[in-house]
Amino acid sequence: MPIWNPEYETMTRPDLSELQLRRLKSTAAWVYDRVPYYKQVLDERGVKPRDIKSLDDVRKLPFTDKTALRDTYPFGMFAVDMEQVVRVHSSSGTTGKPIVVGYTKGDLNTWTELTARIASAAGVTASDRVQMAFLYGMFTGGWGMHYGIERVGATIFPAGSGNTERQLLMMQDFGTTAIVCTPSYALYIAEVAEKSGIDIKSLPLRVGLFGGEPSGEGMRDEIERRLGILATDNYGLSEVMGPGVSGECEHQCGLHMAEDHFLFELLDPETGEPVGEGEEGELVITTLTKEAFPVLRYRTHDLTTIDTAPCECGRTLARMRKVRARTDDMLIIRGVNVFPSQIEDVLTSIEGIEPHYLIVVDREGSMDDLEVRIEVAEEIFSDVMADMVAFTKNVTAKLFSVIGLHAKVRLVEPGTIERTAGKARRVIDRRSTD
Ligand code: DLL
Repeated sequence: MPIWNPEYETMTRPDLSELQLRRLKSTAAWVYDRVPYYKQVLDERGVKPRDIKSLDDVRKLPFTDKTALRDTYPFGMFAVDMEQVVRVHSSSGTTGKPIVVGYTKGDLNTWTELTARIASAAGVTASDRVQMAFLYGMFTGGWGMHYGIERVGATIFPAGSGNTERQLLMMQDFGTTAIVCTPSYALYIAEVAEKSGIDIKSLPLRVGLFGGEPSGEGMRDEIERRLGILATDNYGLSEVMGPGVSGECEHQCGLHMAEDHFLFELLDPETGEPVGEGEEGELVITTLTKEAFPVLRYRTHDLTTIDTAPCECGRTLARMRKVRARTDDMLIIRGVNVFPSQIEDVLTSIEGIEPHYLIVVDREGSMDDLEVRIEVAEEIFSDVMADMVAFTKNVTAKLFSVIGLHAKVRLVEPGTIERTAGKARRVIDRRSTD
């Protein structure tokens, strides 16, 4: 498969580091001169842009977290006049004010290049017909991927998310070969197709670009099996750009990171110090080419590992492992740390459980209570009902062996766990509303 931009995607490490350093220096100067917040925090630290002499000097720069971005709502972190801002998006935060981000014409061009890169890495070419089923709107997913796919030259169907019957109709009538959406929506589309007697596997659909939310290998297998496609994972966040930050190639062995446009650090979330080679850490991102909304050392809270070994595809850009957890989504239940992804991995490994689940944490008296609601496939629902006790006991035991906690496993009617056309809500923690 051809590489979209070989000049940058196959750079040698020394050339890449040189480029990154040049860009880091200009970003430090850019924010110092143009964003009052950064001038103030850099002055407080006694750091001047000219102090950046090596890539390691990034550690002299301050971290940026959500609070700083919220406090300057809506446009206080913009580094250019509004006249130069041609597009505004905002983060999908469900509580409080969203984080608002802006793009210049140059930023949109970079963004388009980077989403073209990941579309191309997934094998999308000008001969493809791509159905865009991410939300178009303030969410960066829809518009961000849209322009990259157009740049590749593929034919795009800007369906947007939702209206699943119509999505299926388009897939059949328009000959869709690639779909772009969240992994949970892909599974929902598969489910609606199965119910309506549509055999997606017999359609021309062959590849899916998924992202915007965590999903494990079990979910990927399920999507690939039910839709009969190759599924790639794509990562990004509004605060640094949107989709295009990293994405998988057909080898599905980690997400190639756009290191020519971002400087990635992997840090111990507690100490803020770099983790050792190959160890898991929090991804911290500094933008290297953003004009309207540059950020220094943004704390993503996303946990991953990084591999710099070249990939079989020929790209030399480092690869990050799928993001399975965030530092802030870890549940502490009866003193035990539990990540929702651990529960998902157990559930997707058990035959007959549908990939829709809900984790409900509550407090009874002084005791935390963990309930895992699952659905079983419709065809086996009645069989399972007869032997429900044994089935749930088995799931409980498997969960216990991984998370070390006794969970109440509740089998619910097929189709009753909420489906979504966007990002799935997997956890309800009722303790926080006490
Ligand atoms: O979700 C950007 C995006 C859209 C990426 C479409 C890929 C495809 P936000 O709404 O700002 O931006 O949410 C960003 O979502 O910090 C992660 O915690 C999570 N996230 C995004 N992609 C992935 C992924 C977009 N592939 C936040 N795997 C990030 C795991 C993901 N988590």
